[in-house]
Amino acid sequence: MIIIGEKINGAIPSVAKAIADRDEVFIRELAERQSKYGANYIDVCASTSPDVEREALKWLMDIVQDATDVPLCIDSSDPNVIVDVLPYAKKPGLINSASDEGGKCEIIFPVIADTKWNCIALTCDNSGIPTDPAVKFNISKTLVKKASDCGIAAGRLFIDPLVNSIATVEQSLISFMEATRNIKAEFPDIHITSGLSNISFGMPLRKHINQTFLVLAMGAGMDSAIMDPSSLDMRTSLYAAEMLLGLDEYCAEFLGAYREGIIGPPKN
Ligand code: THG
Repeated sequence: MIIIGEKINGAIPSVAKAIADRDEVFIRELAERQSKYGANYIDVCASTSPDVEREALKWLMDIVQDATDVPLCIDSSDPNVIVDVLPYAKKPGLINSASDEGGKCEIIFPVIADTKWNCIALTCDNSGIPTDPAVKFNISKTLVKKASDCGIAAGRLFIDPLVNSIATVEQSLISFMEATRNIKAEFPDIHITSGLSNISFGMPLRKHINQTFLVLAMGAGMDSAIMDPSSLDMRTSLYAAEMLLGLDEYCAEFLGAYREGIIGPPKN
């Protein structure tokens, strides 16, 4: 699994405060913790007003890059902001995100074409966020084609099939899994990622729903997640699912993580 650590996000009130106060120690600690618990990328999202977003993102990027060697995942809904802060990354990472909506992929793909940057591509277009798995699959094909036209191989794309909240779309997970299977079958090198928390909006026991979503989605072929790697329960589920899906030879990763105390029993 390719883990994208989600904790440095201005949508979280404590992080918004740290950004406003320029509290470097707070952000550095979040970066170090996520790195320690196996994040493959560290998401940085300022979630501030547009006029200060570039400066806030650059500040976050500098701290994370000083604290860890983990590559960045640069998260903004504005593709021009992403393009503008890219030069401040010390090495290539992951862009979050492009899509077929509002010309986003047309802005991002040419810029990263001749680089080693990877890119999350959301399955939405000018008609919005689809719930139908066939539409998610069709948008994925368009995104792969547009990337390929820029010389970007499918293996550099992380398709995010945008899971809907189960409270509003009861077939949400079924639809996500069908789209994931179809995308993986058509483009075997492509990655599939998702935020874990969207599924449980409006529901109680959110963490349990998110954790179960992670496992079921992995079963359908999701090989990346935007999540909190410092959550023991979530990490333990992840290691168990990888092992049960036959992705952990001799159960070595699971047993090693258990011995090192990286995974453990649920805390009741
Ligand atoms: N897809 C893509 N990018 C995304 C999302 C997605 N970026 C933003 C978001 N969704 C993923 N990031 C977060 C970050 C924090 C939380 C949820 C999603 C969050 N955090 C709580 C906290 O830290 O206080 C709780 C964490 C927990 O209980 O585990 O809610 O879908 N491409």
